[in-house]
Amino acid sequence: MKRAFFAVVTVLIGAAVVAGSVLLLGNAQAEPAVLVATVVGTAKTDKGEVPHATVALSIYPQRSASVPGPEHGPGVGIESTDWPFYWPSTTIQLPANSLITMTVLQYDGSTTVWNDYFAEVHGTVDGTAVYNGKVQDKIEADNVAHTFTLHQYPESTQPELFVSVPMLAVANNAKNEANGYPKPQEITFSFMTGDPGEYIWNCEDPCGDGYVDFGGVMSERGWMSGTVTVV
Ligand SMILES: [Cu+2]
Repeated sequence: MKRAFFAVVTVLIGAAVVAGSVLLLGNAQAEPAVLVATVVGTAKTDKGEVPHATVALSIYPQRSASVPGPEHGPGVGIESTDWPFYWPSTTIQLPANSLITMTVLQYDGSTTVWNDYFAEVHGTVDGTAVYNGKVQDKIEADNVAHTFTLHQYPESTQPELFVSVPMLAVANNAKNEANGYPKPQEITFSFMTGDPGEYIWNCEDPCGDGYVDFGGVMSERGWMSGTVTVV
């Protein structure tokens, strides 16, 4: 009788551990609420007059009283919550066959990119981005805080979509303002979407931990990685 009781308890504990792990891991990679691009009118492009939509994002170096940050933690095995994240969401929805203008307020300091390719602007309308009002096709590799790098899933048969824009860092010794963050860099860039498809984006600047700092938040939804759905 006693043995049967312990056997049942052991099985129940096992079931609870599995259920708990599923909940924890599922929650850790839960998709944040969808951020839908705002259609603001039309734009004249190479492909004629198309819908024009805007997306506004910010990049914060860590959570704070003024910016709560992602709902779930920065991942299993990562202790500190002082990790950077895109805000208010990493789950983005864009209209198909449209001109998209993204504006990013970037509040974080620099970590040098491993590959200079990601210090260059790729895939935007004229291969440039606007940094605090100045048009540039690249920035200094050691002045990159993060990148917004949008690409296909491997083996995809979807319309080609690749955009990579380096996010200019604020000085590492910049003073914080009242909101607890330094004055941000403003980065604006535009690109065209094609037909509907599912894409993924992530940061290519080593801002996480683990192997060459490419682990942790670098692959975490809600932090440095997300999806783009073109509808
Ligand atoms: Cu990053």
